[in-house]
Amino acid sequence: MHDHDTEVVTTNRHVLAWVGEMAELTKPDRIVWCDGSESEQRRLQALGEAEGWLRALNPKKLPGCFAARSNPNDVARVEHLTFICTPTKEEAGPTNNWMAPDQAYAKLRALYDGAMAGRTMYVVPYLMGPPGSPLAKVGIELTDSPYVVLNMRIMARMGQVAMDQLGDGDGFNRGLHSMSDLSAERRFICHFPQDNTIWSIGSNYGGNVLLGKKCLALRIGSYLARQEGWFAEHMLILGAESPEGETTYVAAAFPSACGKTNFAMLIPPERYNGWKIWTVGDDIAWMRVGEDGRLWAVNPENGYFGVAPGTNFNSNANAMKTIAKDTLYTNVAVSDDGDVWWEGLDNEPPENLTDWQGRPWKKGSPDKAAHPNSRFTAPMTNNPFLSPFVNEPRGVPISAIIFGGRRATTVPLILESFNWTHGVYMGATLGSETTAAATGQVGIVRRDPMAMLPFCGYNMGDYFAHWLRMQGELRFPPKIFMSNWFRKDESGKFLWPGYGENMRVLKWVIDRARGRATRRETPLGFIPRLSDLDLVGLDVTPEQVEHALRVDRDEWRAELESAGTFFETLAPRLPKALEMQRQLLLAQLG
Ligand code: OXD
Ligand code: MN
Repeated sequence: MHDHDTEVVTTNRHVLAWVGEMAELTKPDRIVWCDGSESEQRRLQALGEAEGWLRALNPKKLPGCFAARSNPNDVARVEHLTFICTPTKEEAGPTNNWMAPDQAYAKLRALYDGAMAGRTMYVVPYLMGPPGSPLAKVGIELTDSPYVVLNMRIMARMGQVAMDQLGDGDGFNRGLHSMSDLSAERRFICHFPQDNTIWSIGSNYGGNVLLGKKCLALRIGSYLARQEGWFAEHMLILGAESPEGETTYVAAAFPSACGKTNFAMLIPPERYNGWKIWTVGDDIAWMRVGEDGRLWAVNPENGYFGVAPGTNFNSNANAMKTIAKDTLYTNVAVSDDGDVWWEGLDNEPPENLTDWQGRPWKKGSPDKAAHPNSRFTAPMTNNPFLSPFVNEPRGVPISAIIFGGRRATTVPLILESFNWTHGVYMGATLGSETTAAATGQVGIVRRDPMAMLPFCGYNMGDYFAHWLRMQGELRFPPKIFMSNWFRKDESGKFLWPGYGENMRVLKWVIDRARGRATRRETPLGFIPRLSDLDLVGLDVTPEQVEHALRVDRDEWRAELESAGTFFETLAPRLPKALEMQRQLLLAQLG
C-alpha cells in the first residue's frame, strides 16, 4: 500500500493511528507519504500533465513554471460553506457560520465515506513558521488532490522538517481534504477548533484546501492564539531599512483588494534612494510577546498565493520577479508559446490565448482571458527583497501596526491612535468599500474588523477582548495607525498616488514609532502636519494632501454612528471599553 521512495518515516503513534482511521473512512487505493522532495514534485507534475489539468510553461521564459486549471465552479473561497464547529453557537459568534461538532462530523463522515476509492491519499506533513520557532505549528493534511500537494510544497515547509518538530507528540493539526465530486452541493469547509481539526470536502480551490493557510494559520490559529496568549493575524510584515542601516518592522492588515502584497513588496521611489523594503510576509502574521516586552512576529508561510490580474511591473515589480520561475499558476490564460497572460499584465494581449477554462480566446473578445481570481503560487525565496530574517525562530520586532481600508471619504491618509485601546478600536471598526464589480452597489462600507471577518475562528467580541487584554503583556506596545490610500476628491479622483509613494507615509509611521516625528492632534487621533511629510518630487498639490489628511466632523459623526450599528450586531460579547471608546470619540467631536 505504501509508495516506495517517497517515505517520510514516522513512528509517531498518534499520526499513524489517525492516518489509519481516516484511510478506513475514505478508502483510498494507495497511501503516499510526501516528503516535499524535488523528485516527488516532478512525479506529481508529470501526473498532472498526464491527467490534463496541468500544463508545463515555456522553460526559456518561465523555467520550472506550470499552469493549472480548476473546475469552473470552484474558483474562490466559499464563505457561506465555511463553518466554525464549536460546542456552542455563542463561541463561534455572530460573524461565523456555525454547526454543532457532532452534526458536522456526522454529515461530513457520510460524504467522506469511500470518497478516495480509486484514488491516492497523500499524507502531507507541514510546518507553519520557522523551524524551531516557539510560534511554529505542525499540521498534517491528508488529501486526494495532487494539485494540493504541489501547492502545499510551495506555501509551507513540508516533509521531515515537520515530523522533526512534532517528535512523538500529539500536537498537530489534523486536516482532511477530499475533492470528492467537486459538487457545490457537497462542499464544506469545517473547522473544529477544540479538536485542532479541519475537514474540507468538495473543493480544490486554494483558500478552501491549502489547509495550512486560512484554515490553520488564521481560523484555528486565532483560536489557539487566544488560548495560548499570542496573535494570529491577517497581516503582512515588512522591514523598512534606512540608508543608515536601521530597520523598522511594520505589520499591516488590509481587507482583500486593498494592496497588501503590493505594500509588502513596496519599491521606494527615487526620493528614497538608499531605502529598502524587505518582505517578511504578505498575508499572515503570527506574533507573540518576547521576554523584552516587545511584540515579535513570524510569517508562518513559505510562499505567496497571490492574485494575478493587475500584477505588472508598475504595480509590483518584485512580485513579477518572484513569479518568473518555479511558480504554479492557476486559472490564468496561456499563450501558444507557453507564456502566461492576465488582465492588467499589459495593454497588449497576444492575438490568441487559451483562456482559463481551456478554450481558445481571441484578442478583442469581451470575455476575460484569465479568471479575475486567478492566482500564482510562488516560493518566497524567489523574492529579491525577501527579509534575511524570515527564518529567524523568534521573528522580527514589530514597532507599528497599520489597519488600512479602501474609503473614498472620511478616513485620512494616515491617522495615529491615541493609545492601545483606541488602536484596537480602529482595527475593530475597520471598513472597506465594496466595488461595483463585487456587489453592484458602489461605496457601501463593509466592516471587516482587523481584516479578519472571514478568518476569525471564534466570537469576534472575544477576539477584541483578547486584543485589549494583550496590552497588559506588552511593555513596549507597537503604535497603532489607520491608513487609507484611496480617498477621492469631489470629482472622484484619487487624492494620493499610492503604490511606491506610500513610502512617504510609511516614513512618518516609522519616525512616530521611534518617537522622533511631530504630529497634529485632532479629535480622532494624530495626523502628520504637511511639513511632517516629505512631499518633494511628488506630483500632488499641498491642498490635495491637506484634503487626504482631513478629519471632517460631519463625516466622522456618521462614521461613528455606523460603527455603533456594527457594534450592536456583536453585543453582548463586545468589550465595554470599545463602546466607551466610541462614545469618547463622539464626545470629542463636539
Ligand atoms: C487571500 C484572501 O487569498 O485573503 O489571501 O482571500
Ligand atoms: Mn489573505
